Amino acid sequence: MTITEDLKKKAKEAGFVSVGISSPNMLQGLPHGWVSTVCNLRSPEEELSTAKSVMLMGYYAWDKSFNLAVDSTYLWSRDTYVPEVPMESYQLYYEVLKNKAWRIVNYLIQKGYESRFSLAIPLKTAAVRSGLGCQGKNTLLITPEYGPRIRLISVLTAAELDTDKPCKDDLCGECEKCIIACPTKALEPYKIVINRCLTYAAEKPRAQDVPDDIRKIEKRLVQRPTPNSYIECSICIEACPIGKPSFSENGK
Ligand code: B12
Ligand code: SF4
Ligand code: SF4
Repeated sequence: MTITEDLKKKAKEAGFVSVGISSPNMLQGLPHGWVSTVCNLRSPEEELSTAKSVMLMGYYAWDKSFNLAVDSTYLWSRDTYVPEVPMESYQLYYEVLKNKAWRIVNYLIQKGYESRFSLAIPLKTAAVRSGLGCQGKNTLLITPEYGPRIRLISVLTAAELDTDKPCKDDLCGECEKCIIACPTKALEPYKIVINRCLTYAAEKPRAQDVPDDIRKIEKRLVQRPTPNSYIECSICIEACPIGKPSFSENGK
């Protein structure tokens, strides 16, 4: 078994349903820098200067509760606010992804290859170049088996691995279900207006660029199990017929 085959097997054993491999060279020209004020996208070389290969791994997030986010934002305006304690923020699926990716990183390090996981490279476009699937009209990565119900993480490594071919398909065809389903009309085919997305609004409760009509919809639709937590919107995922499960993703 080659090291590439071995790693793909290990990734599947860790619980990833899709795995593709590319190289820093294959990932040239992807989105880079700040996406609004949400995330500063970095290149594989910036994340690991010795990287020779980039593994893209998809985890099947089968239940809406994977979208749970908990942060200390609300503590800032409360009597309980303690200045020495830093702002903390966790998303359940990110914690699951990191935990699983760490197993692959650990394995590679034990074999003598410098390696790390990264959530800061542009994961959707990197996944397309690594053959996992294509970008859908909701801008998300769509795989033939699971549609957009995949969450992504990458592992960068100094190991030289066999690469996969980029995906050239368009899986959407004439469908526009995600665009119709989005309650804030944040989507146009393959594009998103970030400050109209409920995830952005929920993540940035003080952002001034969120229009009033979006804040009203946020109050109505974003579920908040506790004052410091919320469930990120995933309506444009649930609407997608590709890979739709027979059970309800809403948990209803
Ligand atoms: C910033 C960000 C956001 C922002 C902005 C969203 C966005 N679409 O950029 C906000 C806060 C709004 C957001 C919301 C959500 N996010 Co988000 N987000 C990210 C993040 C950090 C970067 C995304 C990015 O690269 N944006 C930059 C833009 C430029 O990239 P782009 O969309 O790929 O743009 C390209 C296309 O538009 C393409 N294009 C343009 N025209 C055309 C035409 C055609 C025909 C084609 C094919 C392509 C195309 O070209 C552009 C440049 O290459 C990633 C994590 C990461 N590190 O990648 C997660 C990520 C994309 N988010 C994710 C998820 C799940 C969500 C939400 C569902 C919330 C949730 N429940 O978690 C919503 C979905 C909203 C949506 N429909 O996009 C997942 C998506 C998994 C997947 N299957 O793709 C990611 C990958 C996180 C993860 N670790 O899994 N997110
Ligand atoms: S996450 Fe919700 S608000 Fe954002 S684009 Fe998707 S359906 Fe629209
Ligand atoms: S709902 Fe339809 S248009 Fe949207 S991503 Fe899925 S297949 Fe593409």
